Amino acid sequence: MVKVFKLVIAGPYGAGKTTFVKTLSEVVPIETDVPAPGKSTTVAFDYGKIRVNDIVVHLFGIPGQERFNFLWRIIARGMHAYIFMVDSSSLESVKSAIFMYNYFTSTFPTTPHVVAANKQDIAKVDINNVRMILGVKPDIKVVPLIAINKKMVLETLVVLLDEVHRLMYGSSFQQGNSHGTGNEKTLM
Ligand SMILES: Nc1nc2c(ncn2[C@@H]2O[C@H](COP(=O)(O)OP(=O)(O)O)[C@@H](O)[C@H]2O)c(=O)[nH]1
Ligand SMILES: [Mg+2]
Repeated sequence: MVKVFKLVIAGPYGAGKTTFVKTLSEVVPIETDVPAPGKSTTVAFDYGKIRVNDIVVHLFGIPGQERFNFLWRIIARGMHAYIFMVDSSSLESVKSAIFMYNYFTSTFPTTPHVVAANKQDIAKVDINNVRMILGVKPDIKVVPLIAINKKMVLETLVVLLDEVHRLMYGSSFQQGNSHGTGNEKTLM
């Protein structure tokens, strides 16, 4: 039986959410980026899809800017879990995530999540500091990520699905079937 899983990618502007969805998606992702000073910004959401064994994961990247925060709750509605992404290449970027992290953890206190410390290729803030700055609880994982690296993106997804499985069934996935890189596990 195919199971459907709604995964939201949260995090502030520039964290790497659109990149994450693009790297992971097996279908051509829907993007709603418009030009912004020096780069681009997501104005509605990113959408992508990936199948992991018998689970179809629908990915929704939220728009990071606070002026779009009326959309956060709409996009997050019905999600099974979320990845909270930060740009660890500067202290300022990590600090810019505090407001949204507090929003997500207080609005969805029982929804499983992991924090992804993105841009590890150019990281200036280490994982422990990301944890400290955001006030991530000890039982929540903070994982290193390079969103342009497919293997790391898949690993982040597997860590999250593993977390969901642990919370639901009290155990991890079994090691086994692979999706393609040899690092995936049999899920749920
Ligand atoms: N060096 C590096 N750049 C990244 C990484 N992930 C994303 N980027 C870049 O960071 C910028 C913002 O990424 P984007 O996905 O648009 O962020 P969003 O605002 O969260 O959707 C883009 O120029 C990306 O190419 C990464 O892991 N390493
Ligand atoms: Mg974006």
